[in-house]
Amino acid sequence: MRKSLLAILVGASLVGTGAAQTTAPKPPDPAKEKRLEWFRDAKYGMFIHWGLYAIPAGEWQGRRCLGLGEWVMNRCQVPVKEYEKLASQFNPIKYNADQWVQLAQDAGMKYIVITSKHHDGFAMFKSKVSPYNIVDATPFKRDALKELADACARHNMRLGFYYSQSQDWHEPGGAGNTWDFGPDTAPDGKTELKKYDDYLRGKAEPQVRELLTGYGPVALIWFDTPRMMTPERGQRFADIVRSMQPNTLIDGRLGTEGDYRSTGDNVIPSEASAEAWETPATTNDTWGFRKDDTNWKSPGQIAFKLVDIVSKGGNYLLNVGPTAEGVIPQMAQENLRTVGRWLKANGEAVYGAGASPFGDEFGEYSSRGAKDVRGQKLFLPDTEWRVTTKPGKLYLTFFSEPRAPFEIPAIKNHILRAYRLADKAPIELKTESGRTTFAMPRPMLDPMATVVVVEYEGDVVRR
Ligand code: FHN
Repeated sequence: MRKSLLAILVGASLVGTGAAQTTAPKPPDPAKEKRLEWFRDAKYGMFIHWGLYAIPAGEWQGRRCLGLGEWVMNRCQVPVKEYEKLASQFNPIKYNADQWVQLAQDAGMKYIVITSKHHDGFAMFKSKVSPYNIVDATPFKRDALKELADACARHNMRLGFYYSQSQDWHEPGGAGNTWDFGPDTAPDGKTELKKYDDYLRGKAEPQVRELLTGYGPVALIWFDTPRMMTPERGQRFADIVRSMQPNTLIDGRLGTEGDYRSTGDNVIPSEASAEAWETPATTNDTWGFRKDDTNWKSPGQIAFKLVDIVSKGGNYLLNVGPTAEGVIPQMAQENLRTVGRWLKANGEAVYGAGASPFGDEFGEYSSRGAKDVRGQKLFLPDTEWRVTTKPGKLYLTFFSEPRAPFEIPAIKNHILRAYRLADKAPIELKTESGRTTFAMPRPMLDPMATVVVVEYEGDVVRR
């Protein structure tokens, strides 16, 4: 049976098993824990990648640009002077911020994070710092972020802003645009060849200030790709955020310590962790809209990833990429709403729920010593069921019919009862020689995912 040190440590902090810790834990920071309270409960958010790149949608002048939709300028090496012209065509007349927020609510998402400026350097908000923005440079002339912030306030939805602090392909001092402005660094990889601090102080830092000024309470700033970000530069952004809106969270990609850990894109760790963390993920294969990307994740896949993440203590930030007209692709809408309906009946197992006190159900490392693409030990995930927790309750979410009888992992607490979460139908338990089992009523109530609540004596699991 696999039980990693990390899982044991997590178990120790979550369920009080008293397992010894070998490394000194960081002392808790009460202010940070307070800021994180809503985030830890929310579990599920909507990421929105929207910008000028939605117009070419993965193609430049009839040529397919492979890769992510929002990287089209980079992938097809479009010169600034050419790419800039997109602004004069950007007129998303179907954009309706209330509808987007309503979709997030129907989907059961508890916060929204939208790109305020992606690597292409174009601000989706009115900026006094640079005229390269949605109000001053497009026929649309509306501040899309202000409209979204107002709609979020009306719907009681938290709103955060993605801001690409390092890469800015529009500016000579920003990182990343090698085709117009040459390499960022000399061949030694260290000596900087661009006036990076001029760009940071002249555009990025003041724009982050603007975002923290004109849009009400900002739930979080989602920094990204911290190229050239020394700890000192990162700290300048952190200081801006902390001094202007002390409750605003900072993600894990600033370049200095943020409030929580961001995993790699679409990466779900194989184990639970007690620190706050978030997986940013796509609903298809791109973030920004691409007309040729129809590889949609099914509602069942999305529901599994959500519960898998929650059972490991994390948050799922799931992306949609609206079109240049301002429409969130229909398939994404449908799939998200299907998961939202499931959450209406089963959300108790997700929102505010803690990580699994077990861990064996996640899967195991290859016993043959196989390695994954990154050269790490290959993890072979099991996907049949996951466990989330609240005081006195285990939520067992089954994604396929379990073998009958199903054995509840051994706990020392007295087990009181079990029932299906969605309809509260009681489930008969059998206890023999310390093993408690049940047979899942067939067919499973919801073939996508059925939750069984197991109530036990006490608040925390003792193993
Ligand atoms: O380069 C970006 C990418 O376009 C997208 O915004 C993702 C979202 O996590 N972040 C970067 C790649 O990790």
